[in-house]
Amino acid sequence: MKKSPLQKARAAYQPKLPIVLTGAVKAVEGKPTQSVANQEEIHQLFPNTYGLPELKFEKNPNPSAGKPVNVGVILSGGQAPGGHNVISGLFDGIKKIHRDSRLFGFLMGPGGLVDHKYIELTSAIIDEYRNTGGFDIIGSGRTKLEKKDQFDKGLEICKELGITALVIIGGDDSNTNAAVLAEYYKSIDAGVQVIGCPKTIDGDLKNECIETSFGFDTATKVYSEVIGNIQRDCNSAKKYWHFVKLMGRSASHIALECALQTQPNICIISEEVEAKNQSLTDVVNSIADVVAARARYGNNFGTVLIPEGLIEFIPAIKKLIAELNNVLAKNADETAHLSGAKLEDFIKGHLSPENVETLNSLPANVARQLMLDRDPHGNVQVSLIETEKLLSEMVGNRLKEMAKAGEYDGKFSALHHFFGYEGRCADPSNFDADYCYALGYNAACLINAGVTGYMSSIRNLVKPSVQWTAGGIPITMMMNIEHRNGEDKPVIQKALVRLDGAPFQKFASQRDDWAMNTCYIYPGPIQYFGPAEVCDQPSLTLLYEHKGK
Ligand code: FBP
Repeated sequence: MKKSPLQKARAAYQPKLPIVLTGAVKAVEGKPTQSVANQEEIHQLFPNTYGLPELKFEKNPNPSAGKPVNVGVILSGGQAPGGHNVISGLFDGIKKIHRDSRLFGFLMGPGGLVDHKYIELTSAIIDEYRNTGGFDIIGSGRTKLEKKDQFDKGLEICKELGITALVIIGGDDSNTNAAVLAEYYKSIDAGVQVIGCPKTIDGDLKNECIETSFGFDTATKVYSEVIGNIQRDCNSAKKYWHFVKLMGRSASHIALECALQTQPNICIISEEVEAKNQSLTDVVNSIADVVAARARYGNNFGTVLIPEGLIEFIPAIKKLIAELNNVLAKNADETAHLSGAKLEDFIKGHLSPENVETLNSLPANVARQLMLDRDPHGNVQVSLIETEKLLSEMVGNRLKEMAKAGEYDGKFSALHHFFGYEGRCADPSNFDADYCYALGYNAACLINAGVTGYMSSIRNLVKPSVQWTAGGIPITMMMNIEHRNGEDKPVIQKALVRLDGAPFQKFASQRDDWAMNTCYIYPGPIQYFGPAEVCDQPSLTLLYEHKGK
């Protein structure tokens, strides 16, 4: 494979492991844990893996000789920078346990386990992918791993290959499935451990014990670079309003981090829209007010950051989606045979009048997306909804009304951008390269410790990577019961932006200034080589969260 000079230089980068993981380790048990909510229900559903203690690794002065271990690895869900480093860390970790250990990669996500599609990951393959972005080493997929027959098919191939541990690299849904799989294998004494790793650029898989999901750092740095470039252009030409939608299908962490990095004129935070019970019109009016206020000073330009998941957080639309999910789940057999207008009529016939009204108030293409397109986990595919265009169109209309009323006298010309896929496979930043390698290496240590149903946890992340700490967190500890697709289900609680949290507070304290005065920051591209303050800084979200503690 031909490589660029930067690719060659990156291939030689040796991720820095936390000091504690550089030799043999022993697992020190903390107190037994409880789920974040619905303790009794979760305990009943996970009798074998509930209440396990947190684990922290410490140096082991008297290690015993390790035995070879065969491990399977799965990449699940959307790509996130650093996945290849999790796999290379895992590979190096199991080879450290014993040089005859073997790693099998299941192809194209959890489906590879069920369909018995795999490759053995040898050191020649692994070396091609160290410190690279993407998930192309084995591919990823969104097959939902939740049924007993899928688990049994998975066990068949594990037995055939002598696999005694599976590592599932995924977001909240995939790690929920990892917990269910761990519980099932434990309950039947299958002899297969299951370990999760926290992945998602969205940043919404985090809690007290998981400080951030991998990929968030790199993806937000890529988006911030491009937003900065747009802001420079915008401030040079002074004639466009740029509406930038950013990935993050539920939480607004990506938009918030990019706002902290680049200081745009406006950034919408979905969680705030919900908390203030705002309607779509309220959001539009708030943007139009800033456009008009800037126009009064001759500034007919600006930037607006919009989180991808906004639509789902507008309370009226959220209610509509909840009912749509129930209707679709309860009538799965009937709706499977319908399409187009017939399906839309069927759905509308089963909704409450209030929700039909909300649905009818939306542009036809948005209404269609909400009604029809779901991913295998039942999520609305918000990345397909063009919120940036919807908002700029509505802002344009509102400005016309304001102009008629003598409240606006400016020019409004909008350009649209959607940044998501551009950042998901970027080569990992030094932070993500180190973090991911440590997560994978640490997963090998958890396997060696003989545990199951744990997520690999690396903490103390605002310190230099050698000072990070390592351990394992029982996945059941992160769970609660939520109503999904018409049923109550145990799931990992999603971490939304906290309005009382330090990152949002920092943003809220400065946004009025950013709205009126042009305070853009131009962060520039990710740097891999150079001074630590340029190359190794973690995200501002992580920094402020730590300072706020
Ligand atoms: P994960 O939660 O699986 O990490 O994926 C997140 C994400 O990148 C979202 O930000 C985006 O809405 C979605 O994936 C897009 O999904 P797809 O890759 O299937 O188009």
